[in-house]
This record gives sequence, structure tokens and C-alpha cells, in this order.
Amino acid sequence: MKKIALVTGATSGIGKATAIMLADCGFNLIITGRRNERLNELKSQLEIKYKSEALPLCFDIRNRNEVCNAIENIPAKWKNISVLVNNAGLAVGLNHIQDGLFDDWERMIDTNIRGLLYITRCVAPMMIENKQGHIINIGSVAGKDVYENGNVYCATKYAVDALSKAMRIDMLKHNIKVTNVCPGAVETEFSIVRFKDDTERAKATYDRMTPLNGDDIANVIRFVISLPPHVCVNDIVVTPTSQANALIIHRNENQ
Ligand code: NDP
Ligand code: 8X3
Repeated sequence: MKKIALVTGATSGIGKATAIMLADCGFNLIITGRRNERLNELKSQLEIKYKSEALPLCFDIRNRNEVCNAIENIPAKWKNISVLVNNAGLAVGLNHIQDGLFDDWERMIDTNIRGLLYITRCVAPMMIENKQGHIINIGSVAGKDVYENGNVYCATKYAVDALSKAMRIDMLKHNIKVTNVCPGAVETEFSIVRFKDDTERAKATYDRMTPLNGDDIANVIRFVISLPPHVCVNDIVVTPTSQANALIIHRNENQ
């Protein structure tokens, strides 16, 4: 029987690439996001190309009732979740703190912290009952260093860093692995969302450098989940070769 993985934010970017990688590794997939059409397209792709079963769950991760209803009502055969990838997240806006917009701040805090907590609270007891599991949180280099205008987004990713450490401690005796995967610049829809559909500004984020793509992060997750039962990667930072950390990127004059 195939193992089961749940990936949040599977409609785009890192989450979509991770769902496809997990299907390639032989998992059946629970995929979540708000864009139902994309979830159904991905379901077909996973079923046809990888012969994996897929269960799409369409909900807003910020809504506690929607999250709990969706997870509590999954059919029994989907409840033995081995891998949870807490990926859904976003940055919105890039302002100095004194100019920040409350709506932007609330979207980031509610998605990146509350949403991750709601899902984890619903799935972790299932893993504990099954005496096995691996929770992979998608943190960020923004959760390792703070940069100008990053303020609230950075704070949410520092929270992911802290929660990853906390989960590791709290679930140690239950044989649950927890890994905080911290990417640098990955070209996805991330910058389009951050700059509110200003595609020129989004594109400029990756000017004169070669960013990572979703598959690069999926491949890191492939490695992390492939390790033997007695080995757990707790924290891993992955950047483009031309990026040292959240603050320093080398932009090539000739690129
Ligand atoms: P994308 O914008 O491409 O994907 C974000 C995903 O999150 C989408 O599937 C989106 O689904 C989902 N999502 C966002 N808000 C909600 C919500 N309220 N409810 C449910 N799902 C939601 O960006 P990335 O793939 O780049 O981002 C994935 C993760 O990686 C995020 O946590 C991000 O912070 C992190 N990250 C990204 C980096 C980058 O440079 N790209 C670097 C470091 C970390 P939908 O819109 O359908 O709901
Ligand atoms: C996304 C990477 O550097 O834009 O988490 O914050 S960064």
C-alpha cells in the first residue's frame, strides 16, 4: 500500500513541485489550496502520470473551522499521513514598519503562522496514533536574518523556525521527525503575490542571478525524507549559489 503525504499550498511553486516529487516517490497525495481548478488539474496529473491517488481539499488555511472540518472529514483510508509538508505561505508588501498595511500584516500572520498551526494541530495527533510521521515546515532565509522592509514576513518565518524547534521537542517521544527547510530566492508566484501583481517588479527580484525553482526545493525534501528512520535533518538552509543569506545576493554584471 502506498504511503500518504499531505502538502499545503499545492496549487503553485514549491508545494506543487513537492506534491509531484512525492508522487514520483510512490506516495498518494492530499493536496490543499484555495484554487480548486488547479487542485483538480494536479489531481489528474498525479493520477495519470504517476499512478498516485490524490485527494484535493479546497480551503483557506487562515480559517480555523474550514481547516478542522476538512481534515476531520477525510475518509478513513487517508488518515494514516506519513509526511506533512507545511508549505502554504506568502509575503505581502515590502514596506518600512512605519508604513506597513494592517491588512498585509494580518494576511501574513494568519497564513504563515496560524494556518501552519491549525493544520499541524489536526494532523499531528494522527501521526502520534500511528507512531510515525515527518513534518516538514517551509521556513525561509527570512527566518534566519532580518532584512530592510522584511519586518513582518521575517517575523512569521522566525516563528516557523521557533515552532519547528518546539514541534521537534514536543514530539520527540512519539517518533515524529520535524524538519525546517529554509529556502533563499525561489522563482515561483511568491514575488507576484508580494508585489500585488506588479509582474515587472516581481521579475526584477531575480535580475542578473539564477534563482532556485520549485523542483530544487522538492529535491531537497526528497533527500530529507529518504534518510533512514534513525536520522532526522532538523534544519536546512538552501540558497542559489549566488545568494549567501537573506541580505546578500551577488548579481552578475554580464547576466
Ligand atoms: P507561491 O505563491 O507559488 O505558492 C504559495 C502557495 O500557498 C499556493 O499554493 C497558495 O495556494 C498557498 N496559499 C497561500 N495563501 C493561502 C491560504 N490563505 N490558504 C490556503 N493556501 C494558501 O509561493 P512559493 O511556492 O514560493 O511559497 C511556498 C512557501 O515557500 C511559502 O511558505 C513561502 O513563504 C516559502 N518560501 C518561498 C521562497 C521564495 O523565494 N519563493 C523562499 C523561502 C520560503 P492558493 O493561492 O491556491 O490558496
Ligand atoms: C522568501 C525569501 O528573501 O524574499 O522567503 O524573504 S526572501
